[in-house]
Amino acid sequence: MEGCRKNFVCLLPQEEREKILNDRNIERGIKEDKKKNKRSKKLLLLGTGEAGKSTFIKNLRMTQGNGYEEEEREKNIPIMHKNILEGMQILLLSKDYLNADFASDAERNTAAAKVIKEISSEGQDLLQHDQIAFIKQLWCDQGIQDLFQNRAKLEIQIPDSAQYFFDEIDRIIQPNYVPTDKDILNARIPTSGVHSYEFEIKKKILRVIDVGGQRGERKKWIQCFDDVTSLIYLAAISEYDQILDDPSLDLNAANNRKRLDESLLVFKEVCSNKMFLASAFILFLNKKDLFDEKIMKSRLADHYPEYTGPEQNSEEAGEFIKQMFFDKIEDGRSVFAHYTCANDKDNIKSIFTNIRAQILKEETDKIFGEELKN
Ligand SMILES: Nc1nc2c(ncn2[C@@H]2O[C@H](COP(=O)(O)OP(=O)(O)O)[C@@H](O)[C@H]2O)c(=O)[nH]1
Ligand SMILES: [Mg+2]
Repeated sequence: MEGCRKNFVCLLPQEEREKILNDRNIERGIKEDKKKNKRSKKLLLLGTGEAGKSTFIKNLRMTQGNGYEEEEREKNIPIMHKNILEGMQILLLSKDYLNADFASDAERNTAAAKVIKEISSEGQDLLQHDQIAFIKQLWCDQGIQDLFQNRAKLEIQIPDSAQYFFDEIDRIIQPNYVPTDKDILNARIPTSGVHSYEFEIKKKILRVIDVGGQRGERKKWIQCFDDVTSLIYLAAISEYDQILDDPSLDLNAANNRKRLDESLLVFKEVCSNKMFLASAFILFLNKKDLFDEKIMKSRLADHYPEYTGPEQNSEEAGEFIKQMFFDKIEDGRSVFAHYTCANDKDNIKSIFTNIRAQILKEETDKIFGEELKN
């Protein structure tokens, strides 16, 4: 009552009283936000579509945050079914487009393919048992396997997670199945818009911003460019032999561009953006596992003739790609590069420990001396 008498709020009509109290709440909220912002650091993740940005955040959640509750794990099951269905539909479409044949059992496989091609992924959440059986049957066909092995050359790209889920089908369809961390890290959901996730690390709040990477989505990036403490640019180095099939792609534009070229171009634009001059800048040369596998079968020099190093040598080839990125940096800024597997918990845990100070912007000078520098 004493406080009320002092500022006369309680003597005002109810409507005005509510307005004043509401304004006070907002002010208090802003003050609290400011206090929180002082403790908070903003980490922005950029990169083209499917580079691994969202997977990195999932991984942070598992290794630095509270992980996933069972209910949330289960929400991933329809995504996995969708990944399996879309993966097989792309293989079948590519088979038709290339006039390729099934290696065996043509009649049975043609009938199974007809069923799978007609399923709409919007229409149902989970694949039915007979549909799963057809997909398994088709996945076993050597003709489909050959197409999959040569997938980099296909007009429509098959998601990287397809093989993982095809191989895990029997486990995924068990009645009491709960997705493991590894399953969640491999499930692919394209990101649209801008998303923010908070983690508390060493008494600081780390706000990690995830964005969509496709061309149409990149227009939205600018809205999260202010106050960036640190920036991680993710590039999937395994893409060196893949072409771009971005759905938002203008068909008359450079639609034959190599995926890695697109990533190099976007990296160059990001590097030259003056808004990031004060931010720590980190480059993740991601999908190192797929890169190591691919370099044994697909020659880097076939796609980048400037590469004159040894074949089937992941280390030399990786260094060449890293240098292509570093060559795009014009203003002499320091960029720290790491080879990563965003879907591997141990790998991200150790990389994150390594770069944590840079991300939280502490003791940066000490690290600058030690790390890989441009
Ligand atoms: N094998 C492998 N797959 C990865 C890696 N990083 C991401 N992926 C997979 O690549 C797909 C696209 O990743 P996502 O994080 O959605 O890419 P974003 O578009 O940049 O957010 C997902 O299926 C991930 O599981 C990696 O380092 N290795
Ligand atoms: Mg994403």
